[in-house]
Amino acid sequence: MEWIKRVVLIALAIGLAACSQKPEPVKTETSASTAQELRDKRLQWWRAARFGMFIHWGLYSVAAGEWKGKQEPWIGEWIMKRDKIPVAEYATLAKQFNPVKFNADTWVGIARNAGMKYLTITAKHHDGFAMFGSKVSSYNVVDATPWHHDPMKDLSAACAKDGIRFCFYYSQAQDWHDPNGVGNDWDYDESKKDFHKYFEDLVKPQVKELLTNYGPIGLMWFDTPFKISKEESQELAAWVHRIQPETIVNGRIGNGAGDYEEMGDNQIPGGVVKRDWEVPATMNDTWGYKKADHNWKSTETIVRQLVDIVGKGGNYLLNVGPTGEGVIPQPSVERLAQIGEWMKVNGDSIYSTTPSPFPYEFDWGAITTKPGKIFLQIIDWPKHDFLLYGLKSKVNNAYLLADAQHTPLKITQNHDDAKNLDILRISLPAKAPDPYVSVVALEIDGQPQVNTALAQQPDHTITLPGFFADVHHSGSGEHLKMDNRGVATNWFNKDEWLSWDFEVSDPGTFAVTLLTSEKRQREKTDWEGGHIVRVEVGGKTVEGKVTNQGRLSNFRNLLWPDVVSKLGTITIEKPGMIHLALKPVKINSEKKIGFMLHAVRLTPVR
Ligand code: H79
Repeated sequence: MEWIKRVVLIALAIGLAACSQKPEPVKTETSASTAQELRDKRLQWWRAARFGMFIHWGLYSVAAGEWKGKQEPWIGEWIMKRDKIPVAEYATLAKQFNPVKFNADTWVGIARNAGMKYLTITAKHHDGFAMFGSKVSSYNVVDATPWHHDPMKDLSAACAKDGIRFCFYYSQAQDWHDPNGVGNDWDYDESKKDFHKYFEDLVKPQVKELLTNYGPIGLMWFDTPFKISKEESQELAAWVHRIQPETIVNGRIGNGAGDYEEMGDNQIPGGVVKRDWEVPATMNDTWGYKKADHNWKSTETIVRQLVDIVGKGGNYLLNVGPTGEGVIPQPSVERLAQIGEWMKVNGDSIYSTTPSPFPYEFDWGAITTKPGKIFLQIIDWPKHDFLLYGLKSKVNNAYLLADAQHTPLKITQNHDDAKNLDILRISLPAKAPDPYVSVVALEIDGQPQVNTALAQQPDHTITLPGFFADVHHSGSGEHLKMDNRGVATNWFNKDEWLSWDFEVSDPGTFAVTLLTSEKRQREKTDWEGGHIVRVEVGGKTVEGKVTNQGRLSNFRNLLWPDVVSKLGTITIEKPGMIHLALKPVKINSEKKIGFMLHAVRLTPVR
């Protein structure tokens, strides 16, 4: 398909050039490559950084997830919207904002010691309250609080001192305080709103203040681009770049106007994504501080998410939600210190790395690369030797990053002609040297050479992720789509189906299991089953019902557990390339969730 698109594009380009009276291909090309060069230049530090701190801090931190004695279920910074708190009432929180324990050096020190290279803080969240001194609106931390202090000045100085890129979050579309901002329909009449006025009178001037008064800003992090037009998104990006040409703009500025792509909150993609992207993630279930939220991710989970995201080519922006007093919660501080310990030993396998040469994810962990190096980020420490299939590059040396001496590990490499398989075997110590992820560095010559096809793994399982499925559409109306995580959404039409091509080295009989995802919507999580589906492989068919036979979640899909359904068994007789099709016979859609396929797994029986 890709080549068809390219041919069409080339044809279009030729057509356009032929039509125009004075074709100026040279000029067009120059200006296009200049824009790309500027973008590359801007993104240089960010591509090397890989790990940043997100800070959500505002009036909602004072409310701490509670309003009039009642605990609110939504994310803490959404309390004003959730309770439809009138502007005048919410503004009284400003009178209580006096963070006597705030210390910029402490915060930045926590980020630096964790190995984070950038810090992005809420200059203005959806509640519309500016956490910086603003001349444009008095609804800000200096003018409206008893503190009368601008924390962004301190943070900017502390970041400069510690070599951390200082960045701002700014809610450019939603503003529940401004009469013309998006989102507040309890104080204001939606039909009377003039978004462009808000955009011109508040957004652009405040963004200018942020880019003028706080030194070099690494990144402007915009969010929820509801209602903002393509012209406005582009204008805002140009506005940022005009004031500070080196400031990056994130994807949620909207309408494709950003310098890189933002994944969904806490959503990790199902394989390598060869673009610039980032996952913003929470440490518990909120961004802004909530005193009743104790659902902390473990350090182990966080480090695993980090290596997985970096191995897939992304950045990890990990959030803390300081209290109204200005204190980062102790569970966050403890975890960040532990992450920092891990980074001191293993940071070389994170910073300035490129993604895994294998496009798919591994159950055992992840892979990152650097020129001449492959880092195996081992999560499941093997009982015996570690085996990797499909690496063609010769490995000159292997050692554990946790071993300061870099003692060479015993390795063997061979090509199994019968199975047409490259096998790397590494002898490892019996016990993992690190509690979260242990890293093996492999030294190779040049770029890694690998077999990139989906393939059976050394434990003989075969995983067919939605992320790599060929999608076969049918009919009109809403089509099934793969989301960022590689989960099928909007799959309601039984005539749409998926297929995969993969390499089998050890044929036999396999149990066929479907993993379907739960869906999170507002306060509840739900799942829909009862679909009848058919799996066809090598002229054989297994048909069954998608039923709930248990849930499965790991560090990659913590918030969206998979539901396991065994369909039956299937036999693959010969090694080689295999084609598998997954075709619904009937899809249930009463709950409007449908068939949310995440992956098909083939597990050897016997
Ligand atoms: O700043 C953080 C969030 O406040 C903001 N983005 C991150 C970085 C954000 N999260 N979700 N959204 C924006 C979109 C809103 C989703 C909603 Fe809901 C679903 C609003 C109401 C239902 C999530 C669930 C928020 C409240 C309940």
